[in-house]
Amino acid sequence: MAARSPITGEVVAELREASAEDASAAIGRAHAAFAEWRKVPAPRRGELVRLIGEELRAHKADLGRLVTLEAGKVISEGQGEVQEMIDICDYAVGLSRQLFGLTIATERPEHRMMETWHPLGVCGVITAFNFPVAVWSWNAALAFVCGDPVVWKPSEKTPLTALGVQAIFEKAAQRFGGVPAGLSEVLIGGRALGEALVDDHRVPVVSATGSTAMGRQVGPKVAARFGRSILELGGNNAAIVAPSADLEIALRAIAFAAIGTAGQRCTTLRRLFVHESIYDQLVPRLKSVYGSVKIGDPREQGVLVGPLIDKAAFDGMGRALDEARALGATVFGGGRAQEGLGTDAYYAAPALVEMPSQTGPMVRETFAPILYVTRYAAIEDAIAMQNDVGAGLSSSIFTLNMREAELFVSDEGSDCGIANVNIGPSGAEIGGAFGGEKETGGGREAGSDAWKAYMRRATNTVNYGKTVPLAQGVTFEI
Ligand code: UN1
Repeated sequence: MAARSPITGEVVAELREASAEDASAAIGRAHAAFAEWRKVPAPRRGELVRLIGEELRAHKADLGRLVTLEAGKVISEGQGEVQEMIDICDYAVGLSRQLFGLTIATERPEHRMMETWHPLGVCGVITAFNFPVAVWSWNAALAFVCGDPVVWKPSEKTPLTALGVQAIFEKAAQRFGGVPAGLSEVLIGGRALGEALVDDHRVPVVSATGSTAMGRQVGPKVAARFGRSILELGGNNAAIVAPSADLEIALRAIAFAAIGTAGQRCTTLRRLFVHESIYDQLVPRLKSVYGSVKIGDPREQGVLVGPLIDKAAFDGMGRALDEARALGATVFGGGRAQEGLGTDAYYAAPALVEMPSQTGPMVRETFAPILYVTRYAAIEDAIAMQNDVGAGLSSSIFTLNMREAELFVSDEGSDCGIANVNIGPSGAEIGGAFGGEKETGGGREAGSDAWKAYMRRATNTVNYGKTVPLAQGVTFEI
């Protein structure tokens, strides 16, 4: 299969695709590795992840550039993605000494009850093109310290970065010494390989990042064999700009969240609700940002918007904009830019779409730089509109009014997995749990207690006495 760069549309490498047999063999090797790896003490497993972090530091510039080449991100974002990998490695190293269980009060005399966490087994990881390396690391760094091998099926649009990561893993494994073969496997190829992970009972946990349509297939299939899935699916993220907002920070945050990564983050800002009293101040300023942002070869200094991943993404953007126009929207920007970079390279001018109301393409995710804007009058209505879509990943409010800010993050506020105040919805750091509700799939990755999804929990009750008292006061005399 071909690896291409969206920067020029050119094929940059030809790779051998893994077969169904290869997938089964890789899962088999990982399954065998599990029997060994789970015996290694967790802090020692953390040492492997520490070495992965060191190798990533040493290769940050190169791997970041490969992300730029294959995913089309601007240099700083490519580097930032590798930094995110380093961050999660650091986090996981610490975690390797903190896989804590609880001691729980028992109602029985001379008994002790506790909770222990154990490695679960092979973790299947399915990732998307837009974060071709970081999402692997959120899963893999945790899985390795939790005692789980990883079999990775990267997007067929970004195979080279996956091979780069695997090479870095191997360097770290070499330095560690004694890593069981099969601890980290990569399957290069198409959808069938992802299906192999989804269907294989030797893979007790499948972490899948991608579209809601993909998750709708993965979730039930994994559940049907009583596997566990961690789903990180679509987002249709919104921001509310309230009357008291600091418009300088709102403007900068909105620009990064909506235009950055060419609108191809799952956390990209796609809907903006602006209070009617400040709409005419903010929206013209946004238009001037949209009109002046530098689009082009992401390797060039000063460029902020690189290419879309492919023609399908560009066509999807065009269709959404046509649909919006037919509903009475005013579209600023949009359309093809930078045609000189290659006929099969698709650069899009980011689009700011003024919608009469929240309808049509605004209620679904189009993976492109489109920001729909509409007015609101009451904060409760803005929150209701923000919540009135299928996805529930990320959200934010810009306000200096403490009541509005607290309402937004309260039980009656945003229904998303991420709810921010005075920062945009994208660019989360790894310390928090990452993921969202509703059609975003409900999974959580990276920080907080996301590690628990990669382990099995056992409740242990130990009797150190000489009698057999039963719980709930039940008697059973023999
Ligand atoms: C994604 O787009 O799949 O919060 C992940 C962010 C990044 C991760 C995005 N840390 O935007």
